[in-house]
Amino acid sequence: MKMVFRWFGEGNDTVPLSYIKQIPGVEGIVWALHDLNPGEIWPIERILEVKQMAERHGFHLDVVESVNVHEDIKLGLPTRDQYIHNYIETIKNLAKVGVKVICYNFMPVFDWIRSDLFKELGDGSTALFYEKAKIEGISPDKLVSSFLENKEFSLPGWEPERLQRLTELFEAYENVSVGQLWDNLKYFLEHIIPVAEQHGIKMAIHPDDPPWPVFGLPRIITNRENIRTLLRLVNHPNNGLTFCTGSLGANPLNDLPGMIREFGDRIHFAHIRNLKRYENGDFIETSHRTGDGSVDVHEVVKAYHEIGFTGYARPDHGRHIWNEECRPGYGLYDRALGIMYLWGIWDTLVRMKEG
Ligand code: DNO
Repeated sequence: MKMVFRWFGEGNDTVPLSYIKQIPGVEGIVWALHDLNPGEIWPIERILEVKQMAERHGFHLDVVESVNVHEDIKLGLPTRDQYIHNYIETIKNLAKVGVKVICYNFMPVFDWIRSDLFKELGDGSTALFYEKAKIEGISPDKLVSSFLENKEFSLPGWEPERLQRLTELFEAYENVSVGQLWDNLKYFLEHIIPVAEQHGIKMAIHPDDPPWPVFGLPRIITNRENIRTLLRLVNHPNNGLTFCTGSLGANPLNDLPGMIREFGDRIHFAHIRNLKRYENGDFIETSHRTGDGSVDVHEVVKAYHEIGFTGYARPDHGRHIWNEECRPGYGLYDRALGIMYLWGIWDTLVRMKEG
């Protein structure tokens, strides 16, 4: 298991690289050029700037999260070929500096969705919260207006470019069935996987978060059966997964350790975190510790250890603790605690195996 840590870039992240360096066992940063819109080619000079910065602190930048997929590719529009061409150019540029894994997602319009970014956990800390009734009871129209007014909703993981096109995108997706979304993903993968293979890059799709359709938009990377379908779409080792326990774990039917054992060699990147599910479908993100949430993080790490996982892993969203002011879910303190929990389990398993 190679431990890495997500970093949003100079001036864009509250956590300095010199602090990340002090977390035990972190060897690389997980990065992206966040100011670029989906569909733009990542210029090599910009990539080299990040490389130099990372290397000054002794970090590698083997993992990129994310190279976002342009909406026209997901929609299967004729313009997709140009955007796929650009995606391929970005893959090639990333390969030039030694990137090994590209994380991306295929969620229509939205990335991860929460109703509250700073929900009290009861001990003075706050965390990301999903209130099912609030999110699923709202019409896309209301969502659009409330989001644009920036009042009721605050949805992270979005590019401003998408926001401007929200109404138009909702209309466009009315013509896209689940089957078509799969076809569009297949078309994309058939074009990029051969290039990724040639350039030594593993593609790692991130599951949908939450793993069910939201606002009437299809979502497909949600469970075991669908992940099997995804891996068969282009049955090649470079077509793999970012296995996110937080996203998939929101559905109690997902047997996470079992899925890790089944998909093992196709998991190129592990996102490990916990969350607490409520009976009404709400969930809140908790500390990484097994006892604090509904995901058995201990069993998850055990499954990775059993399959001899040598891929990249990162702690995922943390709570906001000790009055830290940070990007929602991406503070230093709780993610650092999360890492020490993961190492604690991992190192014990290694020691036990050694006898
Ligand atoms: C949330 C992240 C996601 C992820 C993208 C990958 O914190 O795990 O936003 O980066 O879905 O494309």
